[in-house]
Amino acid sequence: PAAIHRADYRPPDWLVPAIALEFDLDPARTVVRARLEVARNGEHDRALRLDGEELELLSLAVDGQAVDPQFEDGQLVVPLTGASAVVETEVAIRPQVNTKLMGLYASGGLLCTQCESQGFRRITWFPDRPDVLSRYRVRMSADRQRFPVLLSNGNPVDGGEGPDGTHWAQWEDPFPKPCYLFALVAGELSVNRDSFTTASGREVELGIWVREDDLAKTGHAMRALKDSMAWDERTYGREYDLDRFNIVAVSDFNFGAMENKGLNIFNTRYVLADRETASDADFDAVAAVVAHEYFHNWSGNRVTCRDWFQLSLKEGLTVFRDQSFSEDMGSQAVERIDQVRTLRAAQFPEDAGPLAHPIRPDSYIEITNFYTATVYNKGAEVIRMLRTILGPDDYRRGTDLYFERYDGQAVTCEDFVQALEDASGHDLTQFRRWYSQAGTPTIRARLVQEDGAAVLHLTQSTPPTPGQADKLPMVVPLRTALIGRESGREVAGEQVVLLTEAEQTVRFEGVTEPALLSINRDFSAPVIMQVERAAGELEALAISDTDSFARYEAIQELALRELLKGIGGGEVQADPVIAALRSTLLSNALDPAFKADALILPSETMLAERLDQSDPSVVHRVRDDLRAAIGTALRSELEDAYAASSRADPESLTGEDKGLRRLRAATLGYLAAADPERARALAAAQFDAARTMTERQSALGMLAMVGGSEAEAALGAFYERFKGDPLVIDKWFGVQASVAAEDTIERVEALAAHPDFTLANPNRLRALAGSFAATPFAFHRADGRGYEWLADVILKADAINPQTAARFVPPLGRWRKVEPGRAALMRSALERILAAPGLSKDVFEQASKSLG
Ligand code: B3K
Ligand code: ZN
Repeated sequence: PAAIHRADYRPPDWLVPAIALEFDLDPARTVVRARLEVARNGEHDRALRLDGEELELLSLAVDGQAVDPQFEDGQLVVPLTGASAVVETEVAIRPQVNTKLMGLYASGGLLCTQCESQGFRRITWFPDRPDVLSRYRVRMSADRQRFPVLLSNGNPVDGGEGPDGTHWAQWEDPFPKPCYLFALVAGELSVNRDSFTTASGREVELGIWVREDDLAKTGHAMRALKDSMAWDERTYGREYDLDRFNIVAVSDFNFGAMENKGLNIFNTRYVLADRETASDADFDAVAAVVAHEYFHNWSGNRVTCRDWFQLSLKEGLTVFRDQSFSEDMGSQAVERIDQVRTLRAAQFPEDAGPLAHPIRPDSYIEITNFYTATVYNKGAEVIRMLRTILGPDDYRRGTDLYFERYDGQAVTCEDFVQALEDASGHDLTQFRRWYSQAGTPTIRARLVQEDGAAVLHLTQSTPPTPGQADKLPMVVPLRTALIGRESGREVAGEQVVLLTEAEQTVRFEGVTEPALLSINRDFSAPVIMQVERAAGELEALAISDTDSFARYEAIQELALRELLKGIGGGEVQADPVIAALRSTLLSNALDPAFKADALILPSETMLAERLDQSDPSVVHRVRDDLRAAIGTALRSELEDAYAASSRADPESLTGEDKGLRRLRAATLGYLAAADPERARALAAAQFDAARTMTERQSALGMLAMVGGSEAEAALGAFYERFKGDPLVIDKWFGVQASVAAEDTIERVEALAAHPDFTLANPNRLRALAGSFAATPFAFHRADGRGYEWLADVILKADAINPQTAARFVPPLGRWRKVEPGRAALMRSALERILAAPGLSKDVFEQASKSLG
C-alpha cells in the first residue's frame, strides 16, 4: 500500500454545496439514494471522482439522464461538461455484515453510522474528504416496530407513515459540513430529555438516547453536557447553534465517541454511569468525553480540517479544551497530574519509538492509525504552551479571531497559529517547530548561585525520530520559581522562562538565600527534565514546593532516581522516598487525591522509557521491592489512612470523596506489597462491604493480584452479579488481564475462550487484549507466549475489524527498549503478522513501521 503525503494536497476539483440522501433502512440490505449538487471548483477539465467502498451500485444519473458507470482506482469517474450538475446514485449496502463498524452498521438491534475518517464512502459515492462541505437533507424510512426512532443531524422537519408498516422522518442540517460529520441512528431507544438556554436566549432541546434499561444511567452525562455548554460560553464565548443536541449510546464502537453535528454517537462506556456499575474514574471519563465531543461543535465542526494531516487542529485543541474544563470543574492539580501520567504512559513511548510522528504528520498509509496520543495529547500540550506563552487574554483574543475568521471553513494548523499570531502580535515562527518535529525534547538544567544572583543554565536536545535525523531547538516555556532552602518561601516568584536556544542562561538577581530550583511547574512543557541537583534538594522540594504539580514531580523524581539505580544493579536507598511519602501521608494541608497520586511510583513503562534497554522482570522486581519497603516502613500510617478513607460518602462525587476512595486503593496496594496476607483479608472485607464500584473494583483487582480462594470467590461473585451488564463484564475481563504476574497469560488464554469473549466487540477486545498488553511484567513473559498470543489476536481481529486490530500492534513495536532475548521474540511476532496473507492496510502500516 502506498503512502499519502501532506505536501501533495490539492484543493478539490468539484464541490458539493448540497446533498439529499434517502435511506430505505434494513439491516440486511439498505438502499441509499443520493442526489449531489456538484459545482466545478476553479478552471479545469477534470472529471468528478467519487469515493466508494463495498457499495453495490444500482444506478447512476447525471442531470436526470442515466449514465454508464466508469471506475478507476476504485473511484467512480463521472465526466461532466458544465460548471455544475446534479449527480444521482442509488446503491445497496449491508449493515448487518459490516464488522468494521465504519459506515452504516448494526449494533444490538440499532442501526448507526460512523464516518470519521473515511466511513462515508461506505454509505454512498461521494468525494470523501473533509474540505468538501455540504448542506444535508436526509430522509430515512424503516420498519416502525423495529426502528421507532429515526435520528440524523440538525433539526427534524417532517415525517409520517409509509407503506407496509414503515414510517419515515426527514432531517435537515442548516450548517454545511464535511461528510465525516454525517450521522444517522435508527432503532428502539428511550430518551432522557432536558433543555439548555444559551446566553443569547436560544432554547436547545437536549436528548440522551439509550436502551430503555439504561435510562437511569444517563443523569451524569446530562449534567456534564449542560456544564459543558455553559463552560464553553464562559470560557471561549462559544454558543450552541442548533435547536437540538442529541447523544446516542451504542455498544459496538471503535473508539470513545463521535462529534457528528447535532447527533453525537457514543460508546456506551462514555455515557452510562451509576454508583452500582461505574467507578469514579468512569464517571470522570463520561464527563470528559461528553465535554470533548460537545466542544468539537466549534473546534472541529464549525471550523474543520482541510485534510487529515491537520487532525490535531481539531483534536489537540479539543483535548486541551476538555482538559481545561475538567480542571475547572474539579481539582486543578489532580487533573494535571492525571493528564501528565497519561501523556507519559502513552505519548512519550510513542515519541521515542518506531511510530513517532509530529502532531501534524507528513505522511500516512492509513489515517486511522494517526488518531494517536501524539496528535491528541501532545497536540493538547502544544495548545497549552501557546496559552502559556501568550497569556490567557491574548490566547482568548486569538481563539476568538480563529473562530470568527474561519467559521464554516476547512483549514490548517498553520491557520490556527496565524490567528493567534495576528491577534496577539507574538512571533510564533520558531514555535511552529512543535508542529513539524517529532520526539520528546530533553532539557538539562543546573542552578548556580554566586554574588547574590542565581544563574540557571539550560540546554535542550531532541533525539532523532524516523525520517528526522537532525532536530532544531524548540521554544520551551518553563514555568520556574526559586524556593528558599531554609525559608521554604519563593525567593524568586514564578515566571515563564522561554528557552529557545540549544543552550541558554537566565539570571535571577537578588537571590541571597540558597535556593531550590522548581522548574517546569504545572508541567508547562511536554519535555523530559534532567536537573542536576545537590544532595537533599529533591527531598526538600518534595515537602516544600509551592506548586502542587512540582511537588508531586519531586517525589516522582526521588523514586525514579532510586529505581533507575536499582535497575542498573545499584543499591536502592528507600529512606528518602519513604520520608517524602510519610510527610505527604501525614500532611493536613494536602487533599487525599493528591496523596494518592503521590503514592503511585513511576510506572514500569515509564521506567523502561528512561533506559536504552531493560529487562521487564528486573524493572518489575526493583519497583515491587521498593513498594514492599515503603509498605513495611509506613505500615501504620498506611493502615490509618486506609481506615480513615472509609469515611468517603458513597453517594458523593466531590473531589474529597473521590480522593478518599483513590487513597483507599493506593494504600491498600502498599499494604499488599508489604504483606499479601493482610491485604487479602482487607480486600476481601472491602469487596464484601463495597458500596461503590470504585471500592469493589479496586478490591477485586487486589484480590486477583494476590490470588487464592478469596480471589476466585470474588471473581465468581462479581461475574454472577453483573453478568447482564457488558460494561461491568469488561471490567471483569480487564481486572484479570491486568494482574502483574508471569502466569497471567494462562488466565488470558482461558478468558479468550470464555463464552462472553468476542473479537467483534471493541470494548471486550480492549478489556482483554488491551489490558494485558498494558501490563508489562505479564506481557513480557520471557518465553514470548504473551507476544504470540497478541499476534494471534491481531490477525484474527484484523479479518473482522482492521482499525481496532491495528491498535494492538504498537506494544510489540517497543522491542528496541527490551533486552535482546525478548526483543527477538517481539520481532518474530511482528514478522509473523507481516507475513500473513490478506493483511489490512491498517495492520500492515503499524507492523511494518514497528519492525523499522
Ligand atoms: N473524532 C472522533 C474520533 C474518530 C476516530 C476515527 N478513527 C472522536 C473524537 O476525537 O472526539
Ligand atoms: Zn476529538
